[in-house]
Order: sequence, then C-alpha cells, then structure tokens
Amino acid sequence: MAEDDVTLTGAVKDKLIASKEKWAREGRLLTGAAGQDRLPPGQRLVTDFPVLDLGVQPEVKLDRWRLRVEGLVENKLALDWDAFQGLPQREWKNDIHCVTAWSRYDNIWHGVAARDLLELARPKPEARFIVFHSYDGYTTNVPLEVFAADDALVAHSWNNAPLERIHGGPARIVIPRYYFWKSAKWVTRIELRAEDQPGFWEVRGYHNNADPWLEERYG
Ligand SMILES: Nc1nc2c(c(=O)[nH]1)N[C@H]1C(S)=C(S)[C@@H](COP(=O)(O)O)O[C@H]1N2
Ligand SMILES: [Mo]
Repeated sequence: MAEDDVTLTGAVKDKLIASKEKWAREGRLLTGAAGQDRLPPGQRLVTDFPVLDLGVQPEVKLDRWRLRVEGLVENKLALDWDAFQGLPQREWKNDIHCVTAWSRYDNIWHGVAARDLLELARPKPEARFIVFHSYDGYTTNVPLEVFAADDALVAHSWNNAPLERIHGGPARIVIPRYYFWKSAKWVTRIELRAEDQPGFWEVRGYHNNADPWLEERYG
C-alpha cells in the first residue's frame, strides 16, 4: 500500500481544464454584479444551439412565403421572398437568452432591420404594440418601440448560413434584449395594434415583458 504504488489511467483533460480556468478568470456563470456582466441572472452558457418550439415545425416553400405588416399602418406590406431580399440587408451579432436558462453568445444574424420595415409600413400614431404571428400558429407580443429599436430584426441567416427550418427558417424575428420566446420563428405577419395582446406563452404564465436582466420569467 505504498503511496507511490499508483497507476494513472486516462489522459489529463487539458482542454477542459484550460477552458475552466478561462471561465474562472472571466467570472463566467457568475450572476449578478461579479464577472464580465454578460450572463443574466440564473442563466448558464451553452455552445450548441438548442431547438425549442411547440413541436410543429412548418415547412414553408420560398415561393409561397409572405411577410405581412398590417394593422395600424398607413401602408400595408405583403412582401414575397424577392421583395424581402431586396430590402437593405444588414448584419447583427448578439447573445441569446432563453427562459429555460440557456444563453448562447455571439450569434451572427443577417436580415432586414425592423426599423426599415416599419419605415416602409408607416405606423399610425395610435399604434403602440406588436403581435407576431407565425406559420405554426404561435404568437408573441412586444411594445412597438422595442421592435423599432436598432437591435431588432427579421433574420434569414444565422452564423453565415441560411436559417435552418428548425430554428425558424425561412425567416424569424430576433429581439435579443428579451428572452428568446419573444423571437418568433417562421414569422409571417407583424400586426400593429393600439392595445397590447399577450401571446402564446404570455397567457400561459410567462411574463409579458421578458427582460432577462430583470429575470422577468413568469408573471
Ligand atoms: N413560431 C414559433 N416561434 C417560437 C417558438 C415557437 O414554438 N413557435 N418558441 C419560442 C421559444 S420558447 C424559444 S426559446 C425560441 C427557440 O428558438 P430556437 O429553437 O431557434 O432555439 O423560439 C421562440 N419562438
Ligand atoms: Mo423558450
């Protein structure tokens, strides 16, 4: 039973150790004030891209696809794929925070700025809220000013490849400042309203506002 009579099997997990050391340096997974202040409270970082939806993943042919902007607008839009691609194309990089507690950093999106769509549609003065309608019947709602902000878009590509159907392709909403359930996949209709109207999860116990930094998960 000499202490030096030890056989080590396996290989030291250099990569694992190195990345855990890096996490410690950066304060990764810490919540609150410590660390690099990038991970909202209660979230954990992932590097894969989980798929979450109601279980129905519509397959929308590009020649049948439409994006409508309607309700309280001066100029209703019904864009086909070519018209959508013909709008100014921009790039965003942002972090995703899902209410099921995963976050994913540095997602690269290409698509059309929400504010460019709104500029074309011209919201009426009484328009204050938006409901997104998707091909799977999903809905979700945000204040108009949130969709009109610089960080909101309709994305058709993720990390330099066409957005996969499982992630909402042909096109989805991306609103990075909120939990990801506000980012409607397979979006087809953007409805502008005078009054707010809670969407699918908002009427099922989830928070109407969904700010991950305030942990607005339920309510
Ligand atoms: N049309 C539609 N959009 C949706 C959903 C859905 O079920 N249908 N789920 C939401 C939820 S709860 C999350 S977390 C994200 C998941 O997007 P992902 O599958 O690309 O990760 O999509 C959101 N958008
Ligand atoms: Mo979610």
